Amino acid sequence: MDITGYSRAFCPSEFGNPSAEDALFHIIPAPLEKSVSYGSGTSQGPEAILTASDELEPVYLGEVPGEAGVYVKHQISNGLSTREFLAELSQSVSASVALGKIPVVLGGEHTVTFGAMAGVMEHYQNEKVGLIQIDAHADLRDEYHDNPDSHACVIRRIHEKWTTPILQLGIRGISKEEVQYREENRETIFWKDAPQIWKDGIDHSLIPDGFPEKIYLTFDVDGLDASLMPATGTPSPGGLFWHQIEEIFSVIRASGRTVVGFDVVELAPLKGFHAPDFTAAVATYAGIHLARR
Ligand SMILES: [Mn+2]
Repeated sequence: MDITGYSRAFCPSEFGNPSAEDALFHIIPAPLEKSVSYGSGTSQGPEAILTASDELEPVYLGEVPGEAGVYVKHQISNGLSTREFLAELSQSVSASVALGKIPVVLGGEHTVTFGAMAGVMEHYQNEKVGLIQIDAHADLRDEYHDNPDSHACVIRRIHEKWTTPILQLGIRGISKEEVQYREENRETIFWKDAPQIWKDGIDHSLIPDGFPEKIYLTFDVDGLDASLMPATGTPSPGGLFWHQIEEIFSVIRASGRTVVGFDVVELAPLKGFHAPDFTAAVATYAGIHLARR
């Protein structure tokens, strides 16, 4: 435990505390909380996930992904402005990618994904990196509450900046403006909304033909059904359950794609109710399982 009062390691009881050099995965705690629109508390998300991680069992789907080594870097200071925060996060992500590591960003509000993508894209100037987004919301607004850096705009900002191909999964809350933006960008934005997933199931056709070989995964925990994930700013019914997440990850894995980084965002822990924190820790471990190479 360090002075912030939480474990600075991922599941240390099972995997100890590997060095930055020895670990394939670099966790970057990113407790940004500036543009919360409903429930608050997402700045406590990274700490809650790391604390809950120590309760994980090491074997996941028959493998021990933690053996690849998971190092926890310094957290980004929540005292910064949003733009400064994203710049620092980008630098940290970029430094890890430069070392051949896989960055794992723990939010914090969804806005952090922009900083993570900025760090990743420094290394893939001439290559497309596809973004797979698990979320209840499209996050494609141009502005929200007059704020272009809102968590409700983050995927739009990424799409505008890098013309990133995007696959949205589990969406069930969307504005007219966002529906129109998706329709206008059908060449690069793909989606399978929650009702479609419930109706059609999940198979290899989930990933569109020609979607990039390299992907960044952003997992907004509100993509999960509200009953499974009440600890988030905008919990929404009609969402995904855990086995659907496993099926999605299994399809991505079977497609042979390389996960160059991922994040788990928008956990806002509820005092005295630790099940959602553990669920987010499992989501992080499932991402490590998916991205291990
Ligand atoms: Mn989101």
